[in-house]
Amino acid sequence: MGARELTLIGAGLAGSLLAVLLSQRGWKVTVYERRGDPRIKGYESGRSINLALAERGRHALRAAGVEDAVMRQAVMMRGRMIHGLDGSLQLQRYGRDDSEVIWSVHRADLNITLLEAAERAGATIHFHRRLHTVDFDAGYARLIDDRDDQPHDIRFATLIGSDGAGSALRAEMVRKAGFGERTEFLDHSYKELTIPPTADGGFRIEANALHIWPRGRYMCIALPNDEGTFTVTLFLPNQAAPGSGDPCFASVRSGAEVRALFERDFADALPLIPDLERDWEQHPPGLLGTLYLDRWHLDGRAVLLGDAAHAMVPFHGQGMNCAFEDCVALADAMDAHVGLKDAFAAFEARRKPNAAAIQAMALENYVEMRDRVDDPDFLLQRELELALQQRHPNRFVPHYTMVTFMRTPYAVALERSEIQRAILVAATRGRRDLEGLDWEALARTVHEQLPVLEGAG
Ligand code: FAD
Ligand code: 8R5
Repeated sequence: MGARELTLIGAGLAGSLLAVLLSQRGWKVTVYERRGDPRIKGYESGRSINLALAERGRHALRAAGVEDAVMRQAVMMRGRMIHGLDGSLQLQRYGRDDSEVIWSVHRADLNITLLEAAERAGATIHFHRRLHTVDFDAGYARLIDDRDDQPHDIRFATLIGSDGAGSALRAEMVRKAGFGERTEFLDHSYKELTIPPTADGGFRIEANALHIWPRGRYMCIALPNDEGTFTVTLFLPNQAAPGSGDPCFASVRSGAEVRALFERDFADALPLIPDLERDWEQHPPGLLGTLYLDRWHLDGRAVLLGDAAHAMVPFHGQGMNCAFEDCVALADAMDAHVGLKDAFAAFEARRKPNAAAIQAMALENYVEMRDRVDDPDFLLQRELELALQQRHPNRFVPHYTMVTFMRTPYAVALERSEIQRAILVAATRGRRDLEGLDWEALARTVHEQLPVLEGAG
C-alpha cells in the first residue's frame, strides 16, 4: 500500500461525492458498496424516491463540478402548499423570491451522476461488497458479496465510513472503542405512496411546491418528480395517544383502513393515489430516529460522516444536505492538516456541534409542519419575521432561510433562531395583525440581540 490511499465504505450520496472531492485532491480512493451498480438496468426498484436539495448541498455539488448536471433534472419547490381539511389550498413561500427555493431531485439519478464523476476523477468503485468486520490493529477488513455469501478480505490504511444510518463501520468502531452510541427513535413512522402523472404526462397537482397536509399530530407530504409523479409520504404515530382516536400504524393495517383514513383526513389526495391499498400493503413502515455519538473517529485509522455519524429525522429535509456539507468539511480538514489523525479530529470538532443543531431543528420542524403551518399565531409570526427581515436584512434572517438558503453553521442558525423566536412571540402576543407595532422598539431589540450575520443581506 502506498501513501495517500483511502478506503471508503458506502457509495451512497456522501460516499460518492466524497470520492470525487478526495480524488480531485490527489488521493487514491477505493470505494466498497454493498449494493449492485445502479447504472445496470433493472437494478432499481422502479419507485421514484426524491429528495429536497438546498444551498448547502448545491454548494458541495458545485465543488465537485456536478451542480449543473444535477440541476438539469431538478424540480423547483417555491414553498409549502398547505392542504386544509376542507380542501383549501394556500402557498406559503419559503423565501423572498425564486432565488430562495428548494429543489426536488431523484435519489437514483443523483447517485449515478456522483458515481460517474467519482470514476472520472480517478476513484475505483467495487459493488456487491458489504463491509462485515474490521481488524483495526492489523489493518484488515472483511467484505461479503451478498449474491454468493463469499468473503473478500482487503488491507487498508484508513477507512472512511459513508455507509449510512445502519453503518457497519460504526458498529466495528463502537465494538472497539465504545463511542457512547445511542439512537432515539421517534414514536412515529412513515409510508411512501405515489401520485402518477395525468394521461398526457402532466402533474396532477401544483408541480412547483412541497405539498403538506397538516393534521395536528400527523401529516402527509408530497414532493414532485420530473416525470410528472409525486412521492407522497404519510407520517403517523406508531401508537395513538390513549383516548385521542388518532390514526396510527397499530390501528391502520389493511388497505380498507387506509382508504377510510384518507376519506376522512386527506380527501383531496385520495383520488390522486390509485394504488393506495397496494402501496400501503407492499412496503413496511419506515423508522425515524436520531443517532448520537460521542466520537466520530478512531485516531487516523477511521472516521464517520453523513448518516453513519449523525442520522436525523427527515423533517428539515437536511440529511443529505448536511452529509454533503460534511464531505466538503472533511476534504478541507484533510487539506489543512498533514496527519489524518489531526484532520479527523478537526473535522469532528467543527461538524459535531453543527450536526447536533440540525438534528434538534429537524425534530422541531415536525411540529411546525404538522401542527403550526395553518395556525393564525404562526402566520402572524411569519409575517413579522418577513417584515423584520426587510427592515434588518443583515441581522434578522428567518430561521428557514439560514438553514436552507445559506451556509451559516447550523449551530449559529439554531442560536439565532431561538433569539428571533422569542422576539416574534413577544411582539405578536395577543395580536391579530401588525397594526401599530412599535417598530422603533423592535429595531432596538434587534440591534441589541442580533449581531450582523455574515453572508446575509
Ligand atoms: P446513504 O445515502 O444512505 O448511503 C449509504 C451507502 O452505504 C448506501 O449506498 C448503502 O448501500 C451503503 N452501505 C450500507 N451498509 C454498507 C456496508 N456494510 N458495506 C458497504 N456499503 C454499505 N435528505 C435531504 O437532505 N433532503 C430530503 O428531502 C431527504 N429525503 C429523504 C427521503 C427518504 C425516503 C430518506 C430515507 C431519506 C431522506 N433524506 C433527505 C436523508 C438522506 O437520504 C440521507 O441523509 C443521505 O442519503 C445520507 O447520505 P449517506 O451517504 O450518509 O447515506
Ligand atoms: N425523508 C423535506 C422539508 C422541509 C419542508 C418545510 C420535510 C421522507 C423519509 Cl418530512 C420532510 C422536508 O419545512 O416546509 N424539506 O424537505 C423532506 C421531507 O421528507 C423526506 C421526503 C423524507 C425521509 C421520508
